[in-house]
Amino acid sequence: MTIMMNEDEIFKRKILDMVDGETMEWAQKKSRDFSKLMSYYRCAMMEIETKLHVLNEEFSWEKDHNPISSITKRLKTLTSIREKLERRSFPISIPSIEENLNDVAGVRVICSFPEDVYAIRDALFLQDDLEFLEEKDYIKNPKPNGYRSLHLIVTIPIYLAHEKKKMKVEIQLRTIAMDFWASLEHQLRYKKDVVFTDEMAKELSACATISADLDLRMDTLRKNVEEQQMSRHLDALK
Ligand code: 0O2
Repeated sequence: MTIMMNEDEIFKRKILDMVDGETMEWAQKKSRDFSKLMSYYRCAMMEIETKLHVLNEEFSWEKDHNPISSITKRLKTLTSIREKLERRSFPISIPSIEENLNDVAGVRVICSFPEDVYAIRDALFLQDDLEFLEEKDYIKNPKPNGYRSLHLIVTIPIYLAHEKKKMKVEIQLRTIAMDFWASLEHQLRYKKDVVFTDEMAKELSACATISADLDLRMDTLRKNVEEQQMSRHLDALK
């Protein structure tokens, strides 16, 4: 007989598996605390997403194009949270997750052009409820494998019924071309039973260079189009 479990039950089972040796009540409390923390992270991602939608809306009439092509959100899984804490020798506890992990909540913003990435970043930077904890610019300084993206770690307040909580969110901003490369690289790198050779790594890095070149050429095209549009507007005013 197959026993069907919903996601909550599966999650609770996983938490209980993590805490052998402790009492059941203790484990159940931890499970509740963890669910609560994850729900705070979800709220924080919603707040960030709203800010991004507002900026996209404003830019669409101010700059005559939508800088954001798409937004995705993800919460790190319990297994992945645990692995990261263990890898970095941090305690496995709720306070330790909040204190030591920056990317439990992740929002990925796919922009049309590289300039849009920085325009969105600069606009977020001006918002006084956001606190910027860290910035990693893998666009100006790509990773050795060719990965490009702008990573921001921010805190954002969420307003609960009786308290305000500051939650950390990782925002990854990249262009469509950068995202195309990163998604395929991620798929290839995590293929089971495959040894990733130096040749394969070189080819991936070459593809990253092509994708960076594509962004540059599209950006030049965009500038030409905008210049032409501007001069037509000016002509019309004469
Ligand atoms: P997933 O699937 O997104 O959960 P930090 O968190 O700052 O303490 P970390 O984790 O080294 O340290 O941060 P970094 O370098 O900013 O990278 C974090 C995330 O960026 C990764 O999260 C990926 O989403 C993405 N990333 C970084 N390097 C690469 C890369 O070479 N290729 C691809 N495709 N993505 C990359 P996770 O937790 O690894 O994965």
